[in-house]
Amino acid sequence: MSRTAFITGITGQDGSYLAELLLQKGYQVHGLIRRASTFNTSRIDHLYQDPHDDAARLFLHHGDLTDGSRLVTLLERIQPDEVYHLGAQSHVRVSFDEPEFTGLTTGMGTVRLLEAIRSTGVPAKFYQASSSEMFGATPPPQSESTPFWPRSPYAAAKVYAYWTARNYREAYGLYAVNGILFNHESPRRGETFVTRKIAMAAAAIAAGKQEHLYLGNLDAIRDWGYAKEYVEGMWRMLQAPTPDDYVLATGTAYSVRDFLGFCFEAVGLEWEKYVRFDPRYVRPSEVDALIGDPGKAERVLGWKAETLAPDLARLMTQAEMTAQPSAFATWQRPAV
Ligand code: NDP
Ligand code: GDR
Repeated sequence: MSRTAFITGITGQDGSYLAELLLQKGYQVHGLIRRASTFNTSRIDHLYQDPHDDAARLFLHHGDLTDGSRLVTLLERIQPDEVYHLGAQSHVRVSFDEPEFTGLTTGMGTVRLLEAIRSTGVPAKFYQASSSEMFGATPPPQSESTPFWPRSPYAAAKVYAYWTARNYREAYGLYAVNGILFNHESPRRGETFVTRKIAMAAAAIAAGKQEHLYLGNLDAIRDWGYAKEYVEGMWRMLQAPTPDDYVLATGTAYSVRDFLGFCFEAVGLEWEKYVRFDPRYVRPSEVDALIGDPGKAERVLGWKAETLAPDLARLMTQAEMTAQPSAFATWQRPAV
């Protein structure tokens, strides 16, 4: 019998790769999508199947993480075996502008979904998209036992969601896991996250369509991996015999400046000639260095990151060069 998965955040970067993976594995996949005045499904359009087709295995449902009763209705109807909770206001800089909304979605959204599972009694395994941002100011390397020190409303909301998932595991015996994922990127990354912003700009500048790239703190150090590999780790967490929490990371450290070098090198340019500083991209409190220790995931789940930042940057820049650069240059977009 094929298994059924429910994915919140299916229209996002990770949701699209996870949906692909689960469909390949024979799952029936249900995704939560927000109603918008324009279509927001571009990352999963290639997976779309006409629901009238008897062979269809991908189904999309309107709903929102702020609407708890809708989550209850959907869980009762879908009866998933596995719930992957990826939906969130996921932008750290934006969370300083919209702290309340970030709490309502990124934090409380998790509570609503867990309550929906508990109250309906649906025997679903639950994956919480926890984040390395929770470690914040605690120095690297960071592992499952590293104390949290959140540095943004986003990170604080993720810490709340992390402990809520653990509490539902301890209090109600729910199969709930926290995947503590370090930054993972791809050509499907949102355009205002720094890696995609850099890759897009490098391609647009090389094509003569953009003059400058405005950035904030170039010294930040991150552990960047490839999103396509990380969704496999999410799935493996829910296949383990007992629920637990795992870090997924590469264990390698690069700065934003390094990433700039890799992307501009891929188009044969020197980034120093094009990059300008704009203080609007500086955060009120920054996370200086995140470098994960993925040892537990490797030992227990047999998961290991393969693609490291230099190859990731090249892969992302090449994808931008083959795609039509956007009509609006990155630096003309909203200030995030
Ligand atoms: P994205 O920002 O690309 O996707 C977020 C998804 O959440 C989108 O599908 C979005 O829908 C949906 N969403 C946002 N608000 C709501 C809401 N109120 N109701 C329903 N859906 C909503 O994030 P990623 O794919 O990069 O990340 C997936 C998850 O993993 C997030 O929770 C993120 O915080 C977390 N994470 C990500 C890491 C990374 O490096 N990418 C690292 C660690 C954790 P829409 O398309 O309509 O906006
Ligand atoms: P992050 O990713 O905050 O780590 O959160 P982001 O790419 O936004 O920032 C990484 C680092 O780059 C610095 N930076 C800039 N960032 C952006 N977005 N735009 C800029 O112009 C810019 N200039 C410098 C930032 O200050 C920061 O230090 C991501 C999200 O996916 C979260 O949801 C996830 O939980 C974490 O990764 C792990």
